[in-house]
Amino acid sequence: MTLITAILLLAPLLTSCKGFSQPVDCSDLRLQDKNLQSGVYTIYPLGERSAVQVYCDMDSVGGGWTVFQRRMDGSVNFYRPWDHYKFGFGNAAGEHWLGLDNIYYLTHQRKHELLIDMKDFEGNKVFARYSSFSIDGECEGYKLHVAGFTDGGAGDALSGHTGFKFSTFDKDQDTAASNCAKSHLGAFWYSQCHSANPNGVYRWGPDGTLFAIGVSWYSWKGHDYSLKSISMKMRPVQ
Ligand SMILES: [Ca+2]
Repeated sequence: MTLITAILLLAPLLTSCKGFSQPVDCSDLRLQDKNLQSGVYTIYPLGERSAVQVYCDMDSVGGGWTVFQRRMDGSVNFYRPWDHYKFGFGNAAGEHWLGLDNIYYLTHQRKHELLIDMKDFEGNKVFARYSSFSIDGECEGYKLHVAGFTDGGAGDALSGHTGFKFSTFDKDQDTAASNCAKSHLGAFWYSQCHSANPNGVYRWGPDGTLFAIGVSWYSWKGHDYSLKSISMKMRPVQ
């Protein structure tokens, strides 16, 4: 056997160790194993060096949802600067933000849908769902695009934010003369300023002490009711 023949015969073995496919998101994990439970997993939105811990919702309407925002107990401060929202913060097992770069990478690779689950302090559960969801890159201000609303009792408080850039207290990209992130103590795709404030201040239910600063969803509970929990999650459209 010549050396070249030997190399050709060995080639599949030499390359097979690269065959392990890393999940890009929770829907890939779900495809690999339909019995996976909801929980924290590692995904690779941009290849093998891009590992990030994420919470996967494997229960809601078919599972495979990559959670990119979650509030549930007020344990994490969400009033944060631009770089934190760009790269992500918090704990995937609890309250967290996955990062605008990751949301951009994922929604640009494949067409996505969006699901937003909410609970109030009286035990009610509702959702809002959008059949189309993506954001632009940082150069375009991470501009939001949502369409195709389905009402799960929450009403549509997000479509009005489509086409607007993301703003934090230290990067005002909203269309108001004021700084919406500062006046509503959050960070979001503010316009003038919002009908939803998922990254606002965690409060315990109705509280109008300061106007519209809570974790609010206007079409369900108004501006001055701060939700018990909210989670925003995305999944590629099949
Ligand atoms: Ca402004």
